Amino acid sequence: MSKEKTKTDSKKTNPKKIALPQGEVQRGAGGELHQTGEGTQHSVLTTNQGVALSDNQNSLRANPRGPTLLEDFILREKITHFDHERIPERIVHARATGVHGFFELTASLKQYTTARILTEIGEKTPVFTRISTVAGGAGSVDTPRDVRGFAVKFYTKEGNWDLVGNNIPVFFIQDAIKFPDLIHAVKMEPDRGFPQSATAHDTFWDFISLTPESMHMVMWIMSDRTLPRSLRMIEGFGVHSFRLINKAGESTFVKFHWRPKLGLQSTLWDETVKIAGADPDFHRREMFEAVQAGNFPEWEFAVQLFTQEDADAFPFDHLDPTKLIPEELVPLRVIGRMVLDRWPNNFFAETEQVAYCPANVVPGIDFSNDPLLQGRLFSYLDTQLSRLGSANFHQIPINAPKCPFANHQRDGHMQMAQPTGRVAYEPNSLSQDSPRETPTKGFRSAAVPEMGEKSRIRAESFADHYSQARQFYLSQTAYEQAHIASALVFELSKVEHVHIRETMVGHLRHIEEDLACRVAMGLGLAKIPTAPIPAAPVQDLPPSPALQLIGKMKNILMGRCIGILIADGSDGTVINRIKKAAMDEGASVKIIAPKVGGAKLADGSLLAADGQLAGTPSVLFDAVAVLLSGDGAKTLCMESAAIDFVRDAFGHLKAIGFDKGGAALLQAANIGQDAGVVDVNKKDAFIAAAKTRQWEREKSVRMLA
Ligand code: HDE
Repeated sequence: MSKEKTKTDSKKTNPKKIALPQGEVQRGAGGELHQTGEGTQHSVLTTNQGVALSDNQNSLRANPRGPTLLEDFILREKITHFDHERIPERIVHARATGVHGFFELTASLKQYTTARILTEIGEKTPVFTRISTVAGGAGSVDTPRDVRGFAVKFYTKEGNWDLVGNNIPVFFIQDAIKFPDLIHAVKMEPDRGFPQSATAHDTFWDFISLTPESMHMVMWIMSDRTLPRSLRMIEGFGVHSFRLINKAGESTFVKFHWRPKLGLQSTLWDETVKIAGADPDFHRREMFEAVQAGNFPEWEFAVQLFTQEDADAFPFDHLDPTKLIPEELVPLRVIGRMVLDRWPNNFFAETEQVAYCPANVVPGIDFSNDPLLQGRLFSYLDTQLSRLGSANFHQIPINAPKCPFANHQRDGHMQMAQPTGRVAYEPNSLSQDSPRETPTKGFRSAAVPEMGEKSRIRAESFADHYSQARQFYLSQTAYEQAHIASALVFELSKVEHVHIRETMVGHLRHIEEDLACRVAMGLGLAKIPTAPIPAAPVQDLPPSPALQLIGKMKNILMGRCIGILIADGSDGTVINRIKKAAMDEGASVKIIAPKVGGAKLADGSLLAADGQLAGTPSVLFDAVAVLLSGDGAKTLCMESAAIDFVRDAFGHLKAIGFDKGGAALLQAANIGQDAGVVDVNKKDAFIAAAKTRQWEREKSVRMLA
């Protein structure tokens, strides 16, 4: 026996004792503490076979310091399950936030469809909505410049309807066959494994510069639409045209829209970059806090309805997913609302395992011939088979319809159902109550004639790649145009290959010469590159103000968050006044102090902070107030986090409220006066300023392209 072993065998476990209130803790065999509480009843911890565990802290060993025994079925079961906890993340849209809620119809489309969910006014249908980024992995940050997926599963009485859309009404490509290339180009480059969740790299812009049909989408993704302030403040679009089918079998084309009750709101690029560092879960946390606080996000549901004759008169092909139908051409009809009011019980079980599929429609809704949609009808079911691992994924509670469902599909991995009886086929004469087809009520496709020659030729009507991109750009305000130009300069500056930068600027010339010049100058190109020959002449379409983001912002505090920076000696009366005024308008308020324990106010009371200054920068708020005593200001003038707090708020065009001490900090940070920098003692001035961004300030803080 070795010396070592003799020594250790005689060693006794002697855990350090910590004084804790009697009756609230039990000490386990290894010294670990179990919170129990006097008289509390606990459920029994068991294996997956239902065997109660006597010890969940120590594996079975030959002796206290000896080898672990293979016999330990408890250890093996626990570790094996753990080893298999992950499933493949979604190839796209891996990072997301999901919330339960309901849809309520407010206007009937009975004339157009038999789908009950669109005909019964007042009926509430449960939904599960998942909002995602596209390019990053499941653990990536919430705020890259990226499209947001907007997927809604309606658990209707006639089966599940999935509307799997985005927060942008058009897409990059016109044909599903290009999708793997697009995604390979945007994802991290395969040789180096970066960048994660970013379009600003060579392979993305290489693909885009060689794909003129993506130019309209490029205008959208370079706009602030891809930098949402909150998931509660984005629009959603079904993107493709679908069909509604009525009782007579007549069909009408439809585009679906979600419009947020809080209006649209985005962040600025510099702010977005800093949010990613300050809180990688910014959007998920914000949604969680809103739902927990009862501030349920809400969207209007609207449709654009049009006939084949209307479509024939459009100056574009509505089957082309790189085109939208301007609201000015076909107005939106609001027909319902969606409220998200319940956070999932378990992220994995619900948000991760939910399986959307654009092919999930109900009788009365049908597909159009949009070639991208046609490809999607195949892709989603296929991806679930590898992601969720079994053809029975529809039985997972989050995916199962809430109406009865029955058929003769049987068996397979992880079969949860136990069908009875002898019959698993149709037609049959042996079972009177086995499921049968229902010719009158069952799903029917629109009876549309199709003829022509099979080919791999793109329709001529898909050839115009620039007109709507131009229409989008020209419809924006000057601020938004400057942001688009600057985003292009930022992104293309990250592209190493000069010829890719030049090809992109060449495309921009078809969108707007001035845009091309601004980007060329921003990139420091020696001359404006030649524009490629367009496949179809560029049309001058009328501007569509509905395409603006700024035009859809609301000057409200509802859903916004105000940060109040305090320190020892701050005046509690002023803090309370500002806090109350903001909360009365529906804002949430967070107190920031040098220490999270709080600050000792002028009256000697202690005010606990919601965030420590160093970890809670102003990028996390929509407006800030700096309420300091003279001494407090003196201390914070020496603190770079405090200087950054106000400098960033100013640079990000936010309202800044100040009192006398706050003014000293602003002075130390070199912040001048403007309409958004307001004395909190001027009645209502700060609250009014906090409702909007100070767009006018931008030219004084940033050189935009
Ligand atoms: Fe998707 N897409 N997609 N997509 N998509 C997926 O399905 C695909 C497209 C969208 O929260 C995948 O379950 C193809 C357009 C959303 O779970 C996959 C094509 C639009 C989500 C897939 C498209 C979308 C996905 C990956 C070109 C807007 C997330 C995981 C034909 C209208 C849904 C999954 C969720 C997810 C394929 C294009 C929206 C691989 C082949 C256009 C919101 O099946």
